[in-house]
Amino acid sequence: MFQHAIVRTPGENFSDGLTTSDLGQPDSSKVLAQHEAYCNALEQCGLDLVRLGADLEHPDSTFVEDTAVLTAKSALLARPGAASRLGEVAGIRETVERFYSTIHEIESPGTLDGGDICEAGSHFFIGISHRTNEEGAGQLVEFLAADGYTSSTVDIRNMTSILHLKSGIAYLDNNDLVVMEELAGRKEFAGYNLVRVPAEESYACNCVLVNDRVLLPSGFPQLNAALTGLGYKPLFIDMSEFRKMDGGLSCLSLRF
Ligand code: CIR
Repeated sequence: MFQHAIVRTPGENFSDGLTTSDLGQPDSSKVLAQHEAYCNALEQCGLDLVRLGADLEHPDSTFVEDTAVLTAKSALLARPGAASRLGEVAGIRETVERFYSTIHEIESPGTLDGGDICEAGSHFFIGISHRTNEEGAGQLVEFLAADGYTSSTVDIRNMTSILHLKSGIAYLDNNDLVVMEELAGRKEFAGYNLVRVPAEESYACNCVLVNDRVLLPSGFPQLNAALTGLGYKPLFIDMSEFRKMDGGLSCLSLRF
């Protein structure tokens, strides 16, 4: 069970962040309203929120998940692979230190974005992407092993459809792994109960189990039906404005 989540209010310059999408400019009042609805959903799942103020130096900083990896045993401060996001880590450190006594850090030349790290029970999938490099992944593997976790890497560098590994997979419970069609054949995922998501609903792969609910982007009926059929209880979030900046649902919070 998660008890806490860290979130950060989007700044008024949110639309100056990085993006590859052609969905248009985010509408700033909708950004704030959707973020508030997201926070309310986390609270509805029973979480206590640490709400950090907007960081105008870093327009992408509302995507807090990329700055850290928080497990039941220890915390890791990430080292984002995009130069414009490196400074976001300093802004999360103090908050993480309030909750964790053991804090690891990714060191140069390693880079790692939290969005590439998928916890699946006692195993972690680590995406090697254009943000997370092999050095960063290797450092995380060692930290995880010291805590008794296993891990494996998934190379997504040749994919243009996703930014981070968790843009294309999500682990829920009971061995259920939500996975986009393009990744479903990877040998790394053999042995899981794959919930295959058709290409037109790929964006919704980035969903999150938070205690007794699955936070799911609204507007994806096939995945909703599949999850409901498996006994999950989806809670819908409108993600339209965050999607315009390549943001997925998980990256708006750090849950622990
Ligand atoms: C970026 O390109 O870094 C941000 N605009 C979006 C980050 C989204 N993070 C995530 O999916 N974990």
